[in-house]
Amino acid sequence: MIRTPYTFLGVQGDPVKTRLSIVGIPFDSTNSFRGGSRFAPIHIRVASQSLETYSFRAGVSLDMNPPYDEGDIAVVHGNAELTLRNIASVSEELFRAGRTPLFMGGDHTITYGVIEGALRAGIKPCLLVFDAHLDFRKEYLGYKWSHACVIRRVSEIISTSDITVVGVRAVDKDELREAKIQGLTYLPITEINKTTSRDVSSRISNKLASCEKIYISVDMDSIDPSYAPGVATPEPEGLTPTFILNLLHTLIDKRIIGFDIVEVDPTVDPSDITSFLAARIMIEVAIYASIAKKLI
Ligand SMILES: [Mn+2]
Repeated sequence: MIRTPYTFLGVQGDPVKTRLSIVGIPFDSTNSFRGGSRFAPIHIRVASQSLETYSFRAGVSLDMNPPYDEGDIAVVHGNAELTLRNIASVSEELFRAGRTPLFMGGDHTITYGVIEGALRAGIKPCLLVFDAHLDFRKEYLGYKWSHACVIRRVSEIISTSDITVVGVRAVDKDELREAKIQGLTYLPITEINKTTSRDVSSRISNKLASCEKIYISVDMDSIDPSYAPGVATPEPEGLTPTFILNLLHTLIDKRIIGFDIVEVDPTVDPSDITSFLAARIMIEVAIYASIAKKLI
């Protein structure tokens, strides 16, 4: 782990009092379009320092028991395999210690390392993903660790039927066919737009009903580029921040083992707008998870 000059919210939580850990993973080597998400953890931390810690949805504040910022995982730029090894061992250690880690990527490939760490710690979670993309390619330009393949890689270590992807609107036709054959659950934006957020929420809840543990991954490109332009691969016609926050508020319960937010790219993010939104989502998730774990 590498200590960083900034902490999430600008304070350091008491690791004994809280079980929530903030972890940065500044790795962006597998991006297929534009890189720069290695700078996301530091930008999200700085943005978080100016945001309030009270959640109107939850009716409580995080300031009595803020998360403990563990710093950043040491990454090996240009080498996904070595980086994933580090992510898996840090994650395993955190899960074994009974902590609930909230990760800031980095590109989406980091999620694989976290899930691997959870499995090694004896936790087999269901995976709920918010993403414009399916990331279900077998490989991308011959590279199996590309961020465009992460859900496929995860499906090889937990079962495909335990994965749900929400907000999909950008796929390759072969990837989509394969996802259907393998029984991946995905909610395209076209379907979401035909119904209410309450219906979407109950459909996801039903799907998660049989899960003992849940891990949530938010790819910021699931959100519309007008709200989140600073991402590695923007895709028009996305979710609104309100929609996604309402869903997270409804869906996060005591089964949550961890969370990540990925693909923020501060190098193409005017006014840090995407980092601010990512920081807001992190704060809300930290609050919902704290309530679920009876920490606040
Ligand atoms: Mn994506």
